[in-house]
Amino acid sequence: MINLNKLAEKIKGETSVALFLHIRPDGDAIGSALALKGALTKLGIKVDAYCDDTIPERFWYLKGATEIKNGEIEGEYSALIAVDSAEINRLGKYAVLFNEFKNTYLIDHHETNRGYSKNDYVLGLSANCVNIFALINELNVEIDSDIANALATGILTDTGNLKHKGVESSTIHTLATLVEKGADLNLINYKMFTAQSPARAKLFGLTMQKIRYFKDGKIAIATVSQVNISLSGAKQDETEGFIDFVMGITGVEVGACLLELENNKYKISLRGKSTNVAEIAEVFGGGGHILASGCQIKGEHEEVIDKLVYACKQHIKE
Ligand SMILES: [Mn+2]
Repeated sequence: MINLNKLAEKIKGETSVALFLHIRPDGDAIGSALALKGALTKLGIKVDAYCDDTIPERFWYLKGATEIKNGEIEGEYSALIAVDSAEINRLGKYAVLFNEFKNTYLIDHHETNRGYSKNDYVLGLSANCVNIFALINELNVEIDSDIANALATGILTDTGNLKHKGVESSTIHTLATLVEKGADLNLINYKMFTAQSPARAKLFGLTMQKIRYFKDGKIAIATVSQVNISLSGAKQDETEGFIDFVMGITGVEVGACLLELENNKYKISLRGKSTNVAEIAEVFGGGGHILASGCQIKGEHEEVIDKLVYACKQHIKE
């Protein structure tokens, strides 16, 4: 693990950089990449950002969001930097190149991240954008309103609008500084937490009326099925926030939202009120944070639920 000072020093020496976001990019990944891109560009470094998935439309209010590349790597880079990605395979099709490249960096905040670059910087704060903010300060780059909005988006989305457990005071201090630099929290809140398409509203209803409970209501599972996705007309990337609704149900200790990516393949978001759900996710090869994690499980719906409920029961403390 490299320290912040060394990280900034080394990055300053780069001439051209490719940034990598994780697949199914969220606000923290997009915010991290766009803010870092903005800052490094100010230092005269050529920067491109890549993501092996499209950037959902609701993030397009951020400057540069539509310029994130999706295709093959173009040109030569002196360094590759992964942001907000707990594991190398979350870089999707870019994972192989990243793994083989001579000069790589990783800037992340997931406690389960064991490192996979030549220069790992992993600090378990509640949003990776707080790490990026610290780096930008260390680089002595002035934060403008575009960078401020990108970083504030990451902080607000990864902390559930500051509602999650364990949001550090340093994160809130960072956010206050970003407001001074021109971050528009009202706009970010509207785009991230309020605005939704009629299709998403329909999918929400279809999903929530079928929530299933186990262990006397301590475990709640919602499934976003392919059938309901097509019935509603919503997109797969419009399910962010569904899990938070599940966690709001009285008595629920562990919540899961199953997203059917394709037939017999589920992407699972896990949340705990006090249960370590990172351990549950790790049972299935996933990971994340203690109270918010994710994994994928293949199999028939009922079989996936059985496996998941069994693992949850093993980890819920009586
Ligand atoms: Mn994150």
